[in-house]
Amino acid sequence: MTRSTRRILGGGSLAALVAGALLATPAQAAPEPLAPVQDFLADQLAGLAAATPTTVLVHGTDIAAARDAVAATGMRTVTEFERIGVVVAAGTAGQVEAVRSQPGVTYLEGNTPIAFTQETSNTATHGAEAVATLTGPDGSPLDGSGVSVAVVDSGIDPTHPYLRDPDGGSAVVANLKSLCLVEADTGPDCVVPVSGLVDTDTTSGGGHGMHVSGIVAGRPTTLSDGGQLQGAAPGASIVSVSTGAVLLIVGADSALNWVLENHEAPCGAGVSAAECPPIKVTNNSYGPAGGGEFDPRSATVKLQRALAAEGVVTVWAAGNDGGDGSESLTNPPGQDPTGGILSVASYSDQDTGTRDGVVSEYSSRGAAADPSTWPDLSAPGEAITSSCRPTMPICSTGLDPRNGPGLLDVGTFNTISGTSMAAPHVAGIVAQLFEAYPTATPAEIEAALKGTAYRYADGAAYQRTGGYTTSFDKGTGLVDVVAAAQALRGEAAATSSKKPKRGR
Ligand SMILES: [Ca+2]
Ligand SMILES: [Ca+2]
Repeated sequence: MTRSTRRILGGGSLAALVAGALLATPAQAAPEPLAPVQDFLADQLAGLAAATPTTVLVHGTDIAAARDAVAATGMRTVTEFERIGVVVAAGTAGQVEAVRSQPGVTYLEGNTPIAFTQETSNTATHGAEAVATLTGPDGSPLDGSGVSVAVVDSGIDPTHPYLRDPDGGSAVVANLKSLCLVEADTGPDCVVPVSGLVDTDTTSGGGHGMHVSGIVAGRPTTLSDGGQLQGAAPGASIVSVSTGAVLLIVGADSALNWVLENHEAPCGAGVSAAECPPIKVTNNSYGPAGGGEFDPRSATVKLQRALAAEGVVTVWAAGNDGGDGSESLTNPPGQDPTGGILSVASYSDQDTGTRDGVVSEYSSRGAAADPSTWPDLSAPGEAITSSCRPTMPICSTGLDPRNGPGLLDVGTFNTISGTSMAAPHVAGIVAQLFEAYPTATPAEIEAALKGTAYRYADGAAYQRTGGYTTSFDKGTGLVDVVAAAQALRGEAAATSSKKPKRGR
């Protein structure tokens, strides 16, 4: 905070006002202490014309306090994150300044721009081996069945052949679109279901969500050239939440807020878990370019902590900003030390199919001096083949358009790279682990994955810190589904053998 306060001191008069308030200490006791302002928002307000409204996340001690503050200052409500006490509102710089002194207002956050971290993998992760050799409690292959993965991304075409079940149905059990900020006055329920046939992935960033979703849960598919593909969890269900055309944090936060409110029954209370499984993990392949400072007061972090407390894991792409360890370039919310929040670096097997490849050059490094910024683990992210549409911009940047499985399926697959492609491998693997151990906590899932990751040799040396042997570029190493499942089995056995003793 102080660092950026100095930065904005050079700005206009409002910036000076904001900066002065930020520097105030409790000892200087104003009657109503001014709520702190996020760095990004303070910079934005400094450059804003007086009458121009901007979007602000008003954090309150609870939702009533945030609502009262927004009403008292005449700001317009865009949406609400009720469970974490946040109202998203539009207001002028004057209104934002006024809301700071309203009772119960704890923090003001801006609508930070984000980008999708864009720029055979299941062998390296042991994912294919897990599906082939391990089973869930019902004796079926360990393929993520009975678990939904929420993919917060550009959207999806639910009819894509990679997501088609053998019975003709789709892996996509719920297809949602965030209209928050797109249409005026959408109200609190701005994340809305759309038809299961609607392609939500048609906007300017289109294609990203389609590729990511296929990596999570692509069904076993034979391409026209004979190539065989499947996603990390080829039996998992997908809940797609499209964040729309404009990539701003409120769109993504709205999606996470929807998951918080609906993870137990993502298709509604009337639809059974067998038909529409609970969401146990979210995939988030987006973030601010160039990383940034971890902000525990942000809505994103409050939402993912609330999700972890309710048994839902959050997976983040570490980012595509590379680096050398001299500073942190990793995705800020992925740095959350809360158990069950995973930051994923990109591994490349260099087309060798082995586990002794390299950490991708583009994969964001943490600061060598600050282990809290290091990724948790690595997963394959380089040259990953998954579902595409040839008309989609991201798909047309791919290396290698491929066709199939049907004769008319042209350009249905393509090969692209990024930590965006690494994170969904881990999201699918988390679904597999929850299929095997439905009562595992998010923290136990994270511990099992990090405790069993394969320490490939490339890059920075591993160090013992925070209970793990890890590194600033690739985290604890390459994810290993089979080993993680075994670790959780050991954990489950130890817990059940302890139970009789507790009963004495
Ligand atoms: Ca299964
Ligand atoms: Ca973590």
